[in-house]
Formats: sequence, structure tokens, C-alpha cells
Amino acid sequence: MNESSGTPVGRRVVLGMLGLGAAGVAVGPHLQRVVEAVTSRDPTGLSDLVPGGGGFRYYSVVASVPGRTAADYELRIDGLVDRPATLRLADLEALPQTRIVHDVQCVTGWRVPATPFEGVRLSLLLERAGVRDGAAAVRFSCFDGAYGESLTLDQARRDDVLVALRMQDRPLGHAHGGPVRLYVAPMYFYKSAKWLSGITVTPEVRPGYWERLGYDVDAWVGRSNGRDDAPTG
Ligand SMILES: Nc1nc2c(c(=O)[nH]1)N[C@H]1C(S)=C(S)[C@@H](COP(=O)(O)O)O[C@H]1N2
Ligand SMILES: [Mo]
Repeated sequence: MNESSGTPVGRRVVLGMLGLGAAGVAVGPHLQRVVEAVTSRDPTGLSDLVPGGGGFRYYSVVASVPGRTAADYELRIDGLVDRPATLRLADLEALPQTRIVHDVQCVTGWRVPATPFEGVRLSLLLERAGVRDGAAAVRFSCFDGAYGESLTLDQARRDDVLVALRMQDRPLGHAHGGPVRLYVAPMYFYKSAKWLSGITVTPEVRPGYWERLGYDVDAWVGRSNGRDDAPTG
């Protein structure tokens, strides 16, 4: 699916899609794909109201995001490392893949149970890059040009933190942050940066996009942001 081109969807079109969204859920995958194509670049925020595929909502803080494919995708790993690297999609695919099945929980309340994510453990990429003394955190950047996230080095080295290439047992589509997104299983979904383009090892945590607007930097599900959601499993 390629929603990279075209103008942002106007408010009226999105409102029209709200009805179609309900139909899409009832009618099945074809209409659902149409809804995905529109809501993934909705600049109005109204598509938050449309249930996405399998209970997901689609979020972007910018009006449109360029598409990247295996031909032009690159992930840059730099900062306080001995071996900075630029990885192509094929490089990531060639590394050992880990599959995690875990609930997804957004801080706005919606949850999608038992969602499979698959990709390369972030800990493996950090190990290959060689983290230097003085490093304490990891900063993530995105090719949407706006979003960013961060983890402490201890959090980043957890087994349940992936540089994900697949979600729901399919390659990550553009709407969900493909071809590569971060997946931080035990934390609210805003930590899982979509359209991942950079991993920078840093001396201190640099708060991410939503964190500068008030969200907690340590975003454990059920233990942050003043919420008491049941832990995800
Ligand atoms: N680049 C980028 N990543 C992002 C976001 C975003 O707006 N831009 N939103 C975050 C939030 S708040 C959530 S809930 C999830 C939504 O992921 P989805 O669109 O695949 O459902 O992505 C997270 N990662
Ligand atoms: Mo979210």
C-alpha cells in the first residue's frame, strides 16, 4: 500500500469517511483498506474516531509522511557507539528475528489484545554498534521529520523491545509506521515510534515528542501518566 503521495485529506472527506469506517468494519477487509489509506494521513485528528484495522487507531503528528520501500529505506545508528552504521531493510531482515505477542495499549485508552510484532531486538543492534562508556540513553528519530522518542539504555536493552519489521504477521504497512517501527512492548504505544530512521546513543534521555507536551518519559503501562490500566501481557 502506498499512501505517500497526494494532498492531505480535507475535513469534509474525513467526515464522510466516518460513515464508511463503520461500514468497513462490518463489510470487511476491502473497505477497511480504503479507510486505512485515508485515516493514515488525516491531518484533522478526526480519524481517531474511526476504528482502524483490528481495533487500531492511526496516529501521525504530521499531515503526510513520505513512503519508504526496501529500495530507499535506511536506518542510521550513531552517537556514542564504536561502529556507526547505516542499515538497509535487507540488512535488518538478515539478522535474527524475534516474535513477541503482546497487548498494545494507547495512553488515550484503547487496547488491542495479543498483537504479534516481529523484528530485530534493539539490544542486538546496540551490541553490534558497540555502546561506549558514558552512554545512558537512546534517542529515536523518524522519517516523518517530526516525531521522536527515547529510552534509557537499560530499557532499550530489554528483550521485549524490537526494531519491528512485521506486525500482525505481515510486513509493517505505511500506516502503521512501515517499513520499520520501534515496538516497546511494556510501555504505552507512544513509545513505539513509527517510520523509524535513526537510533542515536546519547549521554542522557532526551524527552520525545509527546513527552515535551507532558506525557511521562518512563511510560510503563498501568504505572505512568496517572493511569491504572491493567498491565499488558
Ligand atoms: N512517527 C510517529 N510515531 C508514532 C506516533 C506518531 O504520531 N508519529 N504516534 C504514537 C502513538 S500516540 C501511538 S498510540 C502509536 C499508534 O500506532 P498506530 O498508528 O500503528 O496505531 O504510534 C506511536 N508512534
Ligand atoms: Mo497513543
